[in-house]
Amino acid sequence: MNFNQAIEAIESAQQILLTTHVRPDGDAIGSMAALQRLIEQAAQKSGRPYRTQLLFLSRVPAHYRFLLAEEPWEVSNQIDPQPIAAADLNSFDLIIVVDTNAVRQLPGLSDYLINHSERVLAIDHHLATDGIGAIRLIDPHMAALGEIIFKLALAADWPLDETAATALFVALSTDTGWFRFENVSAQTYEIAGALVAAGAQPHLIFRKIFQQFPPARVKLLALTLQTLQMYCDDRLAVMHITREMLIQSGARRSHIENMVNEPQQIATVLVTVLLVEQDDNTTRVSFRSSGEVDVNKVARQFNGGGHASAAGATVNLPLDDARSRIINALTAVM
Ligand SMILES: [Mn+2]
Repeated sequence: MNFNQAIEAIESAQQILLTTHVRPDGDAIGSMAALQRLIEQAAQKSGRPYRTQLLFLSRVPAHYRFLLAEEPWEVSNQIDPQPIAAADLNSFDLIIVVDTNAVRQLPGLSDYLINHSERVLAIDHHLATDGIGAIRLIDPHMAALGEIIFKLALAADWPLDETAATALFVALSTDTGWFRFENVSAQTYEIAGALVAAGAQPHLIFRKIFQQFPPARVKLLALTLQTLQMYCDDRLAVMHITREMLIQSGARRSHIENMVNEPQQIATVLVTVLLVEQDDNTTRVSFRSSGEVDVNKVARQFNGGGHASAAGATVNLPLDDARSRIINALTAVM
């Protein structure tokens, strides 16, 4: 990676806008927060004037807000989304887009970025065919964008304080599933070590990101686990959630996210299914597969879809009927 162009663009800019893809994740938000802090520290060190502004194209999840020094621009409130008013953007002499360089992930903003590409710096670890930005710092071999930002700071000799190190640790740890995915390299651990040395506190970060549920979510999980039934010699695990269970636990539908993964703890399980009763008496079905069974194919039989290992469908049947249909479809292919 050649960092010189990116460093020069950042160090010669005075008004910098930082943005990322819609539905920002920990890597995107952590990288933006870290970059903002690094730019601030570097500018103060060299005594030059600067202004930075964070722009999010959709809402920042509550558990990442501790990373933000000030209220960002968020399309969900302050900013008119379609299109984002050009007047707001013309005052910036550099726009840094992180964790994406794909047009379709930048709704409301992509036309502006294409038309003003000379002022756009894209920093990413994904390959895109419709890549934006005249200046590009892209390395698909990096597990997290946070790794690239760390290397950029090192190459530029920008001071790395506890705030920036914490934000970068969030970036690294979330894009690697807390350092357990296949994308983790020796370098990832080396960078994580450097971030801890600079002040990042993993136990506090883990608590702030992964242990932020209200009691209602855990109550709903307990009720859901009680519905677990095993089929196909314990290779298929099926659970369900009724409206009554939502009321009883006090949980919101958003808390159901990731519950389908729970039975994957069982050694024999290849496929897990979670059926959720909807208010209109249809049933939302989520499928997860550990690889051998293509659940996308099964979801498609019910007008749904997704990926081979994660898919979903909405079945126009009440929960019990949907449940037996889904079990039949899966037993036929397992
Ligand atoms: Mn990423």
